[in-house]
Amino acid sequence: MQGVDCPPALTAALEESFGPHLKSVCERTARALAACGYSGLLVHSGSLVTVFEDDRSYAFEAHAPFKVWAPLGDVPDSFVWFEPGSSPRLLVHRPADYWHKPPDPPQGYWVRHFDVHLVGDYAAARAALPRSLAQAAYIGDGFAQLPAWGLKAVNPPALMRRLDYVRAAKTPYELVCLREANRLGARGHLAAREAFAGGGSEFEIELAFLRGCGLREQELPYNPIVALNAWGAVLHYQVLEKARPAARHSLLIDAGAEFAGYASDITRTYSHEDASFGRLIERMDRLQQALCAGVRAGVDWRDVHLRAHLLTGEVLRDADLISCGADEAVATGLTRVFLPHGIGHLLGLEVHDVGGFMASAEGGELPRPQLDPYLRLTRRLEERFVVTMEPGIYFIPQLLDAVRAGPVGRRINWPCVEGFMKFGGIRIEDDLAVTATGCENLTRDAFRALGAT
Ligand SMILES: [Mn+2]
Repeated sequence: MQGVDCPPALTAALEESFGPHLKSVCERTARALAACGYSGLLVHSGSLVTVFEDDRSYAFEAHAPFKVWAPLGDVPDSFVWFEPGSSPRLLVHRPADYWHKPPDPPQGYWVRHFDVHLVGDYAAARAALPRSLAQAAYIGDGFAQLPAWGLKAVNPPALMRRLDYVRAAKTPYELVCLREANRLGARGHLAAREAFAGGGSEFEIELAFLRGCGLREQELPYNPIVALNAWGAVLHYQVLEKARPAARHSLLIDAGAEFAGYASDITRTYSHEDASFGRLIERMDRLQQALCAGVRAGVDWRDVHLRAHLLTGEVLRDADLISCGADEAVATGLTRVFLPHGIGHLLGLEVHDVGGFMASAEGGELPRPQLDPYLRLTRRLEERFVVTMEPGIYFIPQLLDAVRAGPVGRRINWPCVEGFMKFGGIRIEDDLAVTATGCENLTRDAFRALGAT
């Protein structure tokens, strides 16, 4: 799962940090097992899913609770077995198969920390596990033989919750991986920007992104959003139009790379030769940087989200898109017409990582603000949390039409809005690692290291 080039400094950093990472995963798992009354944990990587009436399978993605142990994203039907006090055992499924290439025996910076077994099928996997699993918990998809293995519990919520909760704060090893995911993502973005400047279609821009990252599509953490012109207003626009549009106005690209199972999530917006849209992008970039500057341990993410609305109101006012002040724009719901999504989310093994609403490892939920059902994070930030910061403003016909005739619509400068419709919208998104006094901007650092902004 390493990129095409793995710089020596990266290899050294991975070598050095993986052992302590695994130790920390073992310790937190041991605590969670003790608290929930289990003697051991068996984690499944997942199984291939076959297409209906065919013998082909969908692209495989290992489950995050498996990938937190080992950077193996491409080994279906494999297991990690952990019993406190012993080295974790890794059972890699390596079938005798002449239709497909079986996985190579694992190698790399992390392998020596495991007791590795290559197993040809489920029976061999079971034989490599302790005779009794009656006090152990299992996490993963079910499979036909599982009931006969006699585990105490399958996906027990209290145990999973404890393990998910602690995934928000990353180990130093995980930060190494997330930095590299950002480096690969930034390379992809620079290639995509060039393809846009050259007049490429959405599809051509995505191909440039993949080539820049050195990854195939199924290795990405999510399907890239590559939206030319007004399509930028579709928040999760999924089409990759192959034809070049008749006129080129703007590009909104939300695309990330993956390294060792860890995701980056990066968005940039570009104007093609339109000064007024270019200025609006610059304003949004300054707004995004102001929000990043307010990130540090102890901050309640809901406050960051509310501040984003206030700052968005100011940008809308300054750009003459609305006729009222920022406070009034927030109070009347006007900013939510232009910014109808959350300001950011946890990031890690999954692009929208788990545990965003958990009040504690034991239980309880932290509610979302009433007006913001799409906010994905309500926790107070802690050191080594990794979050995205992704403000935006969009010209979404459906949302604008809904307020056009009412009191909110009277505060909108319609001719100005109509002039921006062809650009779709703006989103600028970076990945931030929270520290005691501020944050490390993984994305801007990655662009800077490549000599770009
Ligand atoms: Mn995001």
